[in-house]
Amino acid sequence: MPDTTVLASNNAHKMREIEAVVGSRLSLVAQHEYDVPEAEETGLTFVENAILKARNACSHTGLPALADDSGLEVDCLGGEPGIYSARYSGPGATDARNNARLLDAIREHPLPRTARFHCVIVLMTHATDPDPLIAHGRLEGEIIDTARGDNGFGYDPIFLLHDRGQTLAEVGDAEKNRISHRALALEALAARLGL
Ligand code: ITT
Repeated sequence: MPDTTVLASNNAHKMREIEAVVGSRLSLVAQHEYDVPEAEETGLTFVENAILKARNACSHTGLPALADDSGLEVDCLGGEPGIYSARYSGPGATDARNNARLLDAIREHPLPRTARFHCVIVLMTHATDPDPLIAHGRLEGEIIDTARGDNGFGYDPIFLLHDRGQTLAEVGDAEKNRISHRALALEALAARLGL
């Protein structure tokens, strides 16, 4: 396998976390360095969308690629926003607007509003790789009414960690990168690669 693996993401927060967890074990180069155009996320599952992103990066670079598709599943909302987490508040969505929409949606629902983050990491060696490596990490918690903490990104400030009394935005970066859905998926992938 070539030394370089393309990191098939345009989300700077994700990229920092991925680099922090496996950057010393994989030589990752962000896809924007190769002018990879954005993949269309037309899948209906995290796995499908992660494969679409990895395949898109492989086909534009001729290199192996690693992709992350992730999101938040809220039980009282029937699993929303799920694979649509990044786009939950519509075109031009921002973290602040996504959080505001979610807080609005859960307001009438009884406590606790249980939820979990999912992260699927896919590694493909080439665009027609018929056997991508796929690893899944999950993190359990609940959605609270008021944002707390300044670390992390996305839904972190309203995601209270199970049994900890802290949101994912209140734990430090090092701790998030030890316990998160993304860290768990990346460690599972690394173990499969013997890294
Ligand atoms: P790329 O496709 O370019 O990687 P993206 O942000 O569009 O970036 P996704 O389609 O996988 O990626 O959407 C993931 C969304 O799920 C993300 O934008 C957040 O809203 C949410 N999310 C995922 N992981 C998260 C985390 O660790 N903390 C908070 N929110 C997270």
